[in-house]
Amino acid sequence: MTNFPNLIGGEWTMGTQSVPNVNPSDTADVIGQAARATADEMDQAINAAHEAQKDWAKSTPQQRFDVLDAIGTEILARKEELGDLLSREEGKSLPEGIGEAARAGQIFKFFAGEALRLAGERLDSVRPGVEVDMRREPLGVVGLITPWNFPIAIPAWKTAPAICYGNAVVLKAAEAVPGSAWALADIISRSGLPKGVFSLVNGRGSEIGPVMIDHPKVAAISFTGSVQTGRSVAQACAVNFKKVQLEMGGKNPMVVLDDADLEVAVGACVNGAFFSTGQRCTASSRMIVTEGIYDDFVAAMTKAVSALKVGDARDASTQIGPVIDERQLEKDLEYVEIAKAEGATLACGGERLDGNGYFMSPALFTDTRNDMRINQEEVFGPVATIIKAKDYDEALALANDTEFGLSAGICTTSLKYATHFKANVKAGMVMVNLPTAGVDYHVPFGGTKGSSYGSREQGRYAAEFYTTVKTSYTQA
Ligand code: UN1
Repeated sequence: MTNFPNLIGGEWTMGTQSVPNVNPSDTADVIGQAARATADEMDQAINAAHEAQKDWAKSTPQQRFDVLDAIGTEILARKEELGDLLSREEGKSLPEGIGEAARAGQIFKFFAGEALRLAGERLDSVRPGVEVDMRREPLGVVGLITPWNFPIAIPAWKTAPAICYGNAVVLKAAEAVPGSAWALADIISRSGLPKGVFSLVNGRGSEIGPVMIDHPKVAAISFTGSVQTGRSVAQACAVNFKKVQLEMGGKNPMVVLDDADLEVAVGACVNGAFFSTGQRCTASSRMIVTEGIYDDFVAAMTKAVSALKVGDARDASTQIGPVIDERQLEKDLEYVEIAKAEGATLACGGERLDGNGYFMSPALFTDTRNDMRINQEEVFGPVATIIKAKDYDEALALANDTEFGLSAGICTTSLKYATHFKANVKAGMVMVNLPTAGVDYHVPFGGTKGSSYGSREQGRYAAEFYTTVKTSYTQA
């Protein structure tokens, strides 16, 4: 059995309490024991980060490049092993786990390059003989709170830019997936990054989360998780004028028009709705399909979804792994009952499956209306619906009729509709003939309305969040 300690101010510690890390594909498989930090330990990590950041803020672009590049190189070299650990503790299929580990490595490589490219601006003043320059400076200590569904990619896409722009990091990863966060911390601890610049403080959110969020030495919080927790994080940050960035839920529409290539549409919808067991905030949970293609689409989707192989995440034949835990599985099954009670037709799936893990057959509903709870509330599981629309205009209106606005997709062969949809759908990301989920690592990520708050993550836009701008005036 492995221990997954915390890294507090450069020291590894199991602390006084720990929790088992259980494999959702096989609950008899206890992967290890994970340290559960106390409020005091969180405080220690923040104080150490505050001290260490002072020197890190003065580090050269070359030093930052070297550290980030070393982290990326090791992650990429070990992506199979890291992907296996990830799939074992989170339950996404092995190819998805390895793909996610690779993505984490590429994120560090990207920000290694960005460390060399951080530019300011210089303008002539409106006053004669004066010049003005603007430069980006670090914020200080940044608190990162990450969810269980991307156990290495999300910690990577918050940590890499934070370090790149001269901040210190205290990461609190989700308790369900301590192994991947520990593996990342282990790699970071050997990268040449000075002690204390990065700390991993895993523990109970309710106990250590408020210490991080309320701490006067934490300048900013980047959070990915539920709307409910996001709201309380934002409220707490506002009181202390703390910078905050939230990535929360989605109820992402995928519009399928009469002129779509049926095979492309079904491929995008199966992947978008059900891969990673539907546990993505970018999942295509509402398929909005126009009348002319509706019957063919429903028949082809039902066939494709029924054929998906559910099983142990690390089994080579598995396409859909388990749900993360018992509580989430119960929630998913409850939504299946809610949808049935609302009058939706269950085309396939929606049942708990035998096995030692949290397995469920992917549920596809037809004959749904957009105002049903199943189409308004995020399930975060392998449950998706089909809504019939008269034409493109109605489909677009339904797509926008939601409190969320993360990602939106359209399957069409028409340039006219694709162009109109990109301009008029209310979402932070738009996909044409592609799943709503599965994003690149070098471009901005984030949404509108109830899905996101604050500036974008990833790509060059990450600098908006992880830096503050200083404007200097000089008279020669
Ligand atoms: C993706 O779809 O590739 O929690 C990423 C989530 C998102 C990440 C999705 N923050 O599901």
